[in-house]
Amino acid sequence: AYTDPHCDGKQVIVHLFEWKWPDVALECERFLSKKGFCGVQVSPANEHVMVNSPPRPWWERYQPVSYKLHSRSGTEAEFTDMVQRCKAVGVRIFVDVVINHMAGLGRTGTGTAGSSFDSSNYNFPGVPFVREHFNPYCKLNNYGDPNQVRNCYLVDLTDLDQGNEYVRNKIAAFLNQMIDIGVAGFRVDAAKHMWPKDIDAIQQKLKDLPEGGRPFFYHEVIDQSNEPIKTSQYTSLGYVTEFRYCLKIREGIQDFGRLGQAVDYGWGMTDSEHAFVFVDNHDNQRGHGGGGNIITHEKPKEYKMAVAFLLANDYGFTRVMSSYYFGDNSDLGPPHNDDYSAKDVPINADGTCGNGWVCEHRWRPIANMVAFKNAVAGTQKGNYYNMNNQIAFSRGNKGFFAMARDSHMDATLQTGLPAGEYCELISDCARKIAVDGSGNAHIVINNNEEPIIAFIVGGPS
Ligand code: LM2
Ligand code: CA
Repeated sequence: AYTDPHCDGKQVIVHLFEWKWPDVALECERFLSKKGFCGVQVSPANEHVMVNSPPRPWWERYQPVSYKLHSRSGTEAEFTDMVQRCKAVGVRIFVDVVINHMAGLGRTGTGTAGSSFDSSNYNFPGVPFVREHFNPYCKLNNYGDPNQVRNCYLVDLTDLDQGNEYVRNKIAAFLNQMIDIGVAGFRVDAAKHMWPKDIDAIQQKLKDLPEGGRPFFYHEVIDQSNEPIKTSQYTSLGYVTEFRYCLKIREGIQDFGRLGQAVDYGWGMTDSEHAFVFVDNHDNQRGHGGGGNIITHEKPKEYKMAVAFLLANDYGFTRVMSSYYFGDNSDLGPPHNDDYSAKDVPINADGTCGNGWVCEHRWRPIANMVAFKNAVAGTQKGNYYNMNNQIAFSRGNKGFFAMARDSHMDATLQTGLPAGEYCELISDCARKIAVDGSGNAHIVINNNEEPIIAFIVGGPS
């Protein structure tokens, strides 16, 4: 249940972190639809605090003030226009929903939609929520105690009581409003900090999508196998984030010999039908949310290999990250104008983005592997080859993938594919690969910035 993303079998979503709604709509129309993306995860759409110190950090959006659809990314009218325009070109919107808590204790003032609030007095008239809708204050400091993790205050954020029927109804109404507008599903922020039974009760209050079917859900549960709260406790509610895979991919890219063990069920990793997977996310790329020891856009060559592997492999539902540059300032908000509104995302003549937006999702090995992931959905890995920091495998009789680290690869390999001349995806068909009558192909990869080869049956020619 809750595992259908409603995008005609497409397999990859992209997080356009901190993008404004009009830019997201344009990106759906000019790029994502053409590359076969299923959808976009957008930053929280509801009213949030405006933090002045540090100046307008990205994380202010994780401190809700109300469920009015007016955020740093735009107004309700702009949100609705984005959802509809993306849907019209076959790209769905998935909204990051912050429903564990409201703003942090001590914060007071006016939110992005103009609602007043006073956290220390538990007063959020824009909803409205008052003191009885929150758990009594306690500090969360012991992740070994599930009661603390669910009922205490994560970094002093005012913790909502999702056991309360009024709270459940307010959250459900917020999600139902977005379902009515046409969103296809939700990323549940801080799901680890809510009881699974309460999330279940909220889900039961939700409508079907207008076109039928239950909304798609993926729950943010950071499980590194060292605490009592496990991803498996949430799999009946949809997909669950698999942060261990970030570490496994980083290890594997640095030593290809370890890529064979990237999915380690012995370590408690989530089953493939419920694992929501990514190379990095907006938290761990800047050391938040447990952070660290992952590959990000700051190492472009390794990052391209990591995301290409993510999209070639047969594990989980995949999300690609799209960032802005932040240097060593982990608080830094999106590129902004003088009034702190987020900057537009201009597209350069060569297809890259300007104004400080990284747009990893437009990097050719990443963008072009989306078609691979879509084409091989449901197939198994076969013809596995892994030695000397070179890896290759087929996916059923639908696709073949090869990658080489720090070395020149020159091998004749069984591809499992029908004979023919195939367009190599990463090079936009500048390269052709011949598969002979017995399924073999001569694979040559030079040690360059994009040492990756991929081709599919039924691909471009
Ligand atoms: C998450 N997981 O469940 C994310 O991994 C985590 O990064 C989010 O925190 C969290 N949910 C809440 O949605 C982010 C950010 C924090 C930030 C909070 C709230 O990583 O640093 O906390 O959003 O904006 C900030 C300050 C913190 C302060 C808090 C409350 O950094 O020092 O705590 O606001 O005012 C006193
Ligand atoms: Ca909680």
